[in-house]
Amino acid sequence: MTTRGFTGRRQPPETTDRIPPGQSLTDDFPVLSAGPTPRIRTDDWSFTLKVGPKPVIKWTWAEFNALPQTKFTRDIHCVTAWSKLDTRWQGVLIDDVLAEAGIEPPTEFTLAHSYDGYSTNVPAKDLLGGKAMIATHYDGKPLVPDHGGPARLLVPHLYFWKSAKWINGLQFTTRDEPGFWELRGYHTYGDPWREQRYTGD
Ligand SMILES: Nc1nc2c(c(=O)[nH]1)N[C@H]1C(S)=C(S)[C@@H](COP(=O)(O)O)O[C@H]1N2
Ligand SMILES: [Mo]
Repeated sequence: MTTRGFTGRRQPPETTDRIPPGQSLTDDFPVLSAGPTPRIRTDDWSFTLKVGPKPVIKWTWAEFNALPQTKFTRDIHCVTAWSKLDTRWQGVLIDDVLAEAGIEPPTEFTLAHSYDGYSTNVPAKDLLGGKAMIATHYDGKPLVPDHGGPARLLVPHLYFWKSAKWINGLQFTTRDEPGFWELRGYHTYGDPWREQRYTGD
């Protein structure tokens, strides 16, 4: 049994069913960043996979783009209460990143790291099984800097702050270590369907 949610506009039920509690649909793509947009030339870009403090492998832009490419279409949900349906992405699945590195997830937790000093924690299992990618394209075009280009993490089933823009590394950690927003009161996990916006939700 479902009730039509009030989204400010009349939506077909199959669409309202895709909007988590407390969210409203947007057709725009808002930009939300804690600081200024860093401009990273692809010649200077690299991505490092680490286990604890130890680097396992580091890819240049050319090497990274030679990894298997995947396209997916997903709904995204920002903690500031907007949701956007059917966003189209292309990039490298985290499954493929690990396969290319020749490792199985060595710990249960990860931290994504970015060029602007941002970080966010995501359980390893939430990055696997086709659930997450390092996205290099949005809507058929190279990802623009404001949305995280050259490359961002995309974990669409969690609130969008988990999708670290300008990513340059993924680190497996032994403990669940809070990242930038998690240290500032955001929920450690961030499931939009359980409205896990803030610590204690
Ligand atoms: N590196 C980095 N990644 C980030 C952020 C940031 O400030 N720095 N903001 C996060 C937040 S709070 C949100 S809602 C989304 C916004 O992504 P968008 O600007 O593409 O909409 O990026 C997330 N990833
Ligand atoms: Mo956000």
